Amino acid sequence: MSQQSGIGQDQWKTRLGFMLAAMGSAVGLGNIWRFPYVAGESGGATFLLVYLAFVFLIGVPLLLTEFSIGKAGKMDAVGSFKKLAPNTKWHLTGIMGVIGGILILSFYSVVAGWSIFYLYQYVTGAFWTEPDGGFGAAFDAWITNPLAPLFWQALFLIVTMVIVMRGIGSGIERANNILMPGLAILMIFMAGYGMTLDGAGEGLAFLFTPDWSKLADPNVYLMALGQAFFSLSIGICGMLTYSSYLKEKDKLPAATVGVGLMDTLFAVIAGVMVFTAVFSFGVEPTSGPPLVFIILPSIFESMPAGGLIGVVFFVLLVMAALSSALSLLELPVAYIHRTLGLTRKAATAIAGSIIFVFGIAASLGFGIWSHIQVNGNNILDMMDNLTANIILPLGGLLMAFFVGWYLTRDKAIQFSEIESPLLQNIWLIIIRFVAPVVLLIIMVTSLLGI
Ligand code: TYR
Repeated sequence: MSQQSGIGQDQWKTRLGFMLAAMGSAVGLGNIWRFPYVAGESGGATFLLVYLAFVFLIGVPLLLTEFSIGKAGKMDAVGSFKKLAPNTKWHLTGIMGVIGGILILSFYSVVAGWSIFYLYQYVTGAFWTEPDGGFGAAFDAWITNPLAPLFWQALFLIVTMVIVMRGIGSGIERANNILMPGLAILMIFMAGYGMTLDGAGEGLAFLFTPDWSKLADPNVYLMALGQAFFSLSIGICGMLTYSSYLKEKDKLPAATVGVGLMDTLFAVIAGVMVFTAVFSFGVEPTSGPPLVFIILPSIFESMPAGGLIGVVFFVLLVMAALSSALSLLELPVAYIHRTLGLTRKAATAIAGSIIFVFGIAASLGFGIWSHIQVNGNNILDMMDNLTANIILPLGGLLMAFFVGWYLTRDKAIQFSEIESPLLQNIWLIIIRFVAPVVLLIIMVTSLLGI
């Protein structure tokens, strides 16, 4: 087995397989759970507009940057940097990415575990009617319970591990070939159903009619950039790891734009799905993270055949979480596999166990460890903030510097595989100047808590 091509000779079977897997990484809890509540809190359509600008102006060019490092390096997050920049410290970007991936999956698996539990409650019919004390009390009782959420979180991680153990083509690619079309069908169905509800128009207006005065609020930009990074999976080398398994003939630019477009489409569809329901039942769109676990179940309960809608919704939430978790786990697995010289199975077992241990802390932070807080943030919030506000933007910044300034112009352009000279120049200007300036401003303001 050659050390030159990622994990042994493992490769994507087809370019479509790679694209579906990269879309699977991008489309996740970030689109369905995070996007609607962040958009709700930050001005609806105005937020969407700023978000779209960031995705296409900065997100997609940086995604191409990350992809190009992986495809040229043909190794895991750390190995690719070592190969392209031997005897330098650039590989620390990869190490930070591996740590970031472990942290994100630690808290991601907590929310994914809740989603599987909710799915189970809908399948058994337990949540078809409002539980005693209401959905809010039920959610609180559930997340503060010390043991039960850990079981569902472990179950989610085990499923993720079993798929990753099977490798790229037969594991991750195959799973995404099923998950992504399935997810698209279910989400389109749900958004379509949402539009038939009375009062749906108000939800659509909230999502699509901008309030220009909100553009003066700096927080909207901060939230939109963080969401764009999280949603496109940029900055921690998960996408880099995926692109290291590409065949030479599979070109990057079209795939990158495809991933950006699909991720945005899924976020908009999720927004339509959630806000049509929220407005038709007269609920505040700004209710924050519990939107999906408290507000939607209350809405489903008062809908005709709401129990079935609940089943569909939580199936799609679990599918979206799983397709992203695959890439979050592959990132440390590829690194551990190469550096420790272990089999893929052993590397997966080690990475999965580390993640579960951190995940236990994130889960207990809602209950018996809820006294562990910094500035009102519990353990999960801290992991979320550290990764979304610091590690992802910093990783993106370092990769922009690496390709834009460390590599020669010719190498950067060659690795990006952009053919049009005009686009080459635009891309270079963005990764050399625009992205670093915007990222620095946003990171500094968020670090200073402005
Ligand atoms: N993009 C995923 C989501 O929207 C989260 C994620 C972040 C997945 C970084 C992978 C990754 O490398 O839910």
